[in-house]
Amino acid sequence: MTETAHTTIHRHDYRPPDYTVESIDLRFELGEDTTLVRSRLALRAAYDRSGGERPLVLDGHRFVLRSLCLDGTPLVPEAFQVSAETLVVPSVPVSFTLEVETELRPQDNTFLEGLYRSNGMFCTQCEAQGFRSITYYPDRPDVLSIFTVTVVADRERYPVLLSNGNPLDRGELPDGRHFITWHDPFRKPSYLFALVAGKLACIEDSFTTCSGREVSLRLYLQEANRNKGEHALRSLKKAMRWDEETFGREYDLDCYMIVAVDDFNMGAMENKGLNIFNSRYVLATPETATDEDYQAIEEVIGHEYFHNWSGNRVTCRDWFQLSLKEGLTIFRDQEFSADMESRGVKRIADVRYLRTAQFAEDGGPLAHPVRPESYMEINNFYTATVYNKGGELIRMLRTLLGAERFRKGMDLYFERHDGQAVTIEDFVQAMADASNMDLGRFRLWYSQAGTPLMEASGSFEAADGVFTLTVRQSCPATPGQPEKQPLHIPLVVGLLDRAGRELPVTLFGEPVPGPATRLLEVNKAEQTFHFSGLDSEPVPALLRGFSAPVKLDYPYRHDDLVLLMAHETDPFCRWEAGQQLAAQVILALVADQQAGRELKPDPAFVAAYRAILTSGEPDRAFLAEALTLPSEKYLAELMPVIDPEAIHIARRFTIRALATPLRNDFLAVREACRSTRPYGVDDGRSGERRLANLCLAYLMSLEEQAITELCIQQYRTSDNMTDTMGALGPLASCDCPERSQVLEDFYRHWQGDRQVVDKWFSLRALSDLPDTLDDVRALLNHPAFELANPNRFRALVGAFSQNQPHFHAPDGAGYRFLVDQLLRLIPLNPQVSARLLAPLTTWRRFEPGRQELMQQELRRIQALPNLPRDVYEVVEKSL
Ligand code: 0A1
Ligand code: ZN
Repeated sequence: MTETAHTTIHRHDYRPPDYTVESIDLRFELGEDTTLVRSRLALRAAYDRSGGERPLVLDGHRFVLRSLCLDGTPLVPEAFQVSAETLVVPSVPVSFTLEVETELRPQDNTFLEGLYRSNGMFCTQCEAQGFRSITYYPDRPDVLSIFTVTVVADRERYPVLLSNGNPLDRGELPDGRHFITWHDPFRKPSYLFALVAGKLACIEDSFTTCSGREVSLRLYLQEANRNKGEHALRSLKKAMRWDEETFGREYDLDCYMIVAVDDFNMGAMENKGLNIFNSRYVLATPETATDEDYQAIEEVIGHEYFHNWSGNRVTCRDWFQLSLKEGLTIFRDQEFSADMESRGVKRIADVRYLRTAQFAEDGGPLAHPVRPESYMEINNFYTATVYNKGGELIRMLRTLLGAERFRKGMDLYFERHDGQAVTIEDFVQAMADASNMDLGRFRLWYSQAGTPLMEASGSFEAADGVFTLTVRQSCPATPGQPEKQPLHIPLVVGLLDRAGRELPVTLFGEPVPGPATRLLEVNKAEQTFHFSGLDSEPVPALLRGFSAPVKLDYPYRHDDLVLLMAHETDPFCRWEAGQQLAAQVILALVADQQAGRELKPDPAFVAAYRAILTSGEPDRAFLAEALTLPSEKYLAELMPVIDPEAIHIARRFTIRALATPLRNDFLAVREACRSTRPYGVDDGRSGERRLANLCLAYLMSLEEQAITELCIQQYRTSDNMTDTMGALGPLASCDCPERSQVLEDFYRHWQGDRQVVDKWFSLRALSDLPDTLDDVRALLNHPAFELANPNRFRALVGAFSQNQPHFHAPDGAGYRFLVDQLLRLIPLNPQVSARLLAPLTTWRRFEPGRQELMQQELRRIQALPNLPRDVYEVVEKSL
């Protein structure tokens, strides 16, 4: 922990680079002890020298500088200055070469950025600023260069040597070493550089692009995992085809490589032609991966592939523009998944994530706009706001422009900016130019933080058959932004009559009946819409498709919600009606619990749930969504002061209050959804499995021996991880003698599989049982626990911090536990540590007792000497 310069970088300080890199030749000599990197840069001054000469400033740290030559001549010590994070050469020619030799120790690199080792292999992670820990370089995304990379290593230990682009040359060297030279014909920023070396198995396939070019697809993984890559490769081919068909985007190199690594800070990385993946987003077999895992793999594979255009061919000018590539690519991967699965169910899942993760971020001390104004550590800005809210902004643009004009805008954007590093403003301008639309007010979405609140109300004038919808928008203050302006919000609406039939949405004065779904453009603080031609008071279906990332408040009555649950045509709104009903019921129970009143089931609510459970809804995945109660985290979002204990009790009570009277219905639906046929990955039955397992979870709340036996039987006979986890989830929270046997059996059987062992740790960390924290503490000493492996740390410590009642235990033991573990992780991996601090940063949302305990723990971290920048920024901003 040596880097303690905590300066803030501001978007408005952006200046184009003084020097650009026309080409870079890299040579890596990978060694067990030290690794030597020789870099040869062809540099050129990019500014007007008549105003005076500017120094060459390159980024670099965490390595030993071995030598430095300018135009072939070693630089004398007086000719340059080295500081903690830069190399400065005060005087250089207009055009010159710089040769830099550095020495690294990848085996000691636990930060997992730059060049590091994982499981005996070498790999890299350069986004956002990892390249500067390999060599001196203008490590910023607006410096694009042509990379030629030679990798030298022992042939026995590292038979596979990879970098970006196409192989150019290969050969043998003395001492049992060999080399391969790679050339990437596309100019790229340093964050997209990648290198891999190891003893890896390769599974191959090929793809013929729309113009008939043959692309070789290669997936590299550990020999023991050779049978686990098929789904990833299949997903890749689907993604390649989909991007051609949906966006007209074709792949551009002769080969596309993906490497799975076990030690990885994030999900995956889109390095040009050589994606590096966290192995959890690659490896899958029916026995080891759930349906959800399979879907996540498809989505992440798609995401990284789509970056080839939205991110690589057109990249970001600076890191404030991160959402330019991430928001756009999230939108693209969401659409891809929606086309591969059930569109409505996918939208619901995306909304669920946005409303828990992103809304919480927007309402907390780390709230920032989709295009932030400043940062200390850019790694802290790979957030739900930049990614998921950013994705919602793209979706709103499509809604406002319509699919056709949106596609024209996308084409124009790619055509205009191919090969460039650009800004979010450039993207919006392409959309405005392609559509002739005024997006002036829409742009505020990028600069204003916070979740807008839309308060709507309706009134019906029976005499003239007019329904008036009044919409008021506001947005709470966020750090640095006390006042907000009204936004341009697409509000998609429909109207239902009392029998649940869709009515035409006709605006007052229109001569003919309007469409059943209507886009209203809200762009003032308050607006009124009049709908005419109505015989009776309609029930409005608001925010269809979740057309904007806002909180919508409409005074629905109980029977309005029941009607929408049964008849609304838009899956999101139909689901949302049930969620609102459930939230009302559970929050009323929370109030009862807090007041010490006895909790009582709500018969009308049970009746509404019985109706959906027995509706015979053919989309089983949708039905499962509709029957899932709002999460504890979402319910917390809805409370002015969060009471995690009362929420937990009220929600559990509600589950049991449904399971008791609906016991036989749950059993029957589960039975109808179970299949005697063997599991198949794409067998179209994942919805059935999900619904059956949800029914089982409801039933397990009854704590009935017969049900527990059913659950254990499912565990014993399951031929797939979906049903195994469907049984283990409820069992992990079941206070029964079989629990520990089953969990032990599971571990014994799967101890050789990293992904499954991660699941096992999480199962235990997420248990409801009273001694969960003790169990989690004991697991820190389990031989399979690895502090420095991000997946393992997240599986245990990260999962525990999501266990609402235990993490928020009123005595602060949960908070203390998290910080005790972070104190150990911070020196090893600041980036992952900073992310795992998030649950503590929401302390203002709790009552004074917890507030104090949470702050105390944050202060314990604050008191550390030499706090890494990542952690410093999160702690300082949240206290
Ligand atoms: N760009 C990648 C994710 C990623 C981001 C940051 C990283 O290190 C700080 C690593 C990976 C993506 O969006 O998939
Ligand atoms: Zn991405």
